[in-house]
Amino acid sequence: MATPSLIQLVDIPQRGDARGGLSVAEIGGALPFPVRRAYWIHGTHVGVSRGFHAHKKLRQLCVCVAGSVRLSLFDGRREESVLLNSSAKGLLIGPGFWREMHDFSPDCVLMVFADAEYDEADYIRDRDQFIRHVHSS
Ligand code: T46
Repeated sequence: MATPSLIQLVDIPQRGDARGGLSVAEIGGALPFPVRRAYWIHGTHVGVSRGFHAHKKLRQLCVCVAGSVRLSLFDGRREESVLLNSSAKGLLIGPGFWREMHDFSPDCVLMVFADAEYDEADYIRDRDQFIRHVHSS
């Protein structure tokens, strides 16, 4: 059996018309969980990478609504990356993935929908600790 990809992309319904674009993320559609927090990453300086952590429980949907960014996921064994450059695709990230964001374009706006409020205790910010965490669970 083929190994499942770490990259889970979902289609974001497009409801634009002659006036311009309109993209929809709603529960039962692109969103598989109720949203308790939304944040957006923007104005990241050229050459700067972000992330470098995992979450113990948090589920998120990341949509690059402008520009582009490369997001990589590592599950403790394998690493895969994807270029996000469309508001018509969202990347679902469950718990237990080390994530890194690289190659931000200057105009990148990465919108993130999360299923829980911000909680620093949910973060694992040390890669070796993350590897121990996944191999012990
Ligand atoms: C993730 C990736 C994709 C808050 O106070 N509230 C928030 O909701 C968030 C997300 C962050 N913060 C604070 C925590 C730090 O002092 O903002 C500061 C920057 O956060 P961080 O360095 O974690 O940002 P990124 O861009 O490395 O990671 C973020 C999310 O934190 C993370 O959950 O999965 O984007």
